[in-house]
Formats: sequence, structure tokens, C-alpha cells
Amino acid sequence: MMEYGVDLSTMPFHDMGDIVEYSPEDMGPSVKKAVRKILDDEKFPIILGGEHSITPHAVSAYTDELSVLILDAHLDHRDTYEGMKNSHATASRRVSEIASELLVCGVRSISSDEMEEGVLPPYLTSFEVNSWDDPVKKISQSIKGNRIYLSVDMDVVDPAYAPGVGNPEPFGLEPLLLKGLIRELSPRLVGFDIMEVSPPYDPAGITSNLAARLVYEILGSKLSSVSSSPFSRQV
Ligand SMILES: [Mn+2]
Repeated sequence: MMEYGVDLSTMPFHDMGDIVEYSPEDMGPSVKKAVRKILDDEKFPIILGGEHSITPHAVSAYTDELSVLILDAHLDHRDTYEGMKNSHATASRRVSEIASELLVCGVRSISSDEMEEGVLPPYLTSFEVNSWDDPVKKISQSIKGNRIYLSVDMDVVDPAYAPGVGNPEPFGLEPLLLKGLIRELSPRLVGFDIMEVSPPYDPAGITSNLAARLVYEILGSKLSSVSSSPFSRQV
């Protein structure tokens, strides 16, 4: 990754493989235990999914103060969904109950029952973000904590770039914005997940490809000893 001055082939990492059970109701303890072990070993967890309901379980493994930034087309702040407390549609609600700070960014879909419940978390819409001159800086300033868990629901990205998700929503964010945001937040990041990539809906593999690249961005920016911003090369 020339923009970070990092060769990923020299980077130590460990793939723990599949750690969750199928049901969102059952997978909580295994996710929490796995993330807790990674944190106890003073390593950086990267979680690939999968149901967005994985995220609150991962967040629950942190014992210190934690800010959570969720990038998602959907607010996902219902208290229950189809009778379940732990669902992709309740993910940000569950996180709000355990995290010190929560910001949802890239939102362009909020259900009327969420509106009626009236307990919306702080959020930024994709329309706002796409209208700003320096969205990376503005988003970064909107989340105050110094220990941030970043959760990316792949559907935050515009479906032109990431169609392989369960609930695609037009008018999303561009991939390069996510790259810049990861780079900007990197010193404050203590955990990362990327959720809702759905290979059956992704016949050309472009969604998986982008998700993999975003993982590389996390690795590259965490490892980078380069203090200047990416793309700063003089031409
Ligand atoms: Mn979503």
C-alpha cells in the first residue's frame, strides 16, 4: 500500500475463522468471548459479517469507555424487530445501551416506528455528508471520544459501488470517503467491523472486493508510520 508506506505481506495477523452460530439470538456469547480475548492480548479486532447484530456483542467486550461510529444507510434503532431484541434492525439501539457515545453516519432510511419511538441517536444523513466540502473532517469532529469502534454496514456505500447487500439504498457514500475517514480516525480506532456483505447478491464480486480493501485500509493506516495524509504526493 504505497500511500501508507506499508507492505501488508510483512504484517502479522491471525484469522480466527468463523466464530458465530447462525442465529442472531445465539451468537452473542461467542462473539463477546472472541473479541475479549483479542483485546486481552492487546491486539486489534477486525470482524467480518454477516448480520449487523454482531456489532453490539463485539462492543460489549470492551470494558473501558468506548465511542462507536456506525456507518449505515439505515438508522437501525428499533427496540425490537420481528420479536427479536438482537437483530440487524436493532443494532444501533443495542449499541446505544452500552457505549459511552454513538454516532450513526450515512443514514438515508429511518422507519416511521423508529420516529414514533422518539429515541433517535445522533446521526448524519448521507445527503448532509455528500453536501459538505470536507466531510472527513466534519465526521471526525462529530465524534468526540478518543477510543472509537468503527462499524461499517456495507450498505452505507452507494449501491453503484456495493450492490451486494441485503437492503441497498441509493444516494450513499463514495468508497474514497470511507478510505479518507479510516485514515483520519485511525489513531483513535480500537476496533473495526464490516457487516452485511452478501456474496449471493454480489455476482461480480465488487462488494466483497471493496470490503476487503477497506480491511486493508484499516491495516495500512494502523501500521503506517507516514504522518502525512494519503494522496499528498507532489505531481
Ligand atoms: Mn444498513
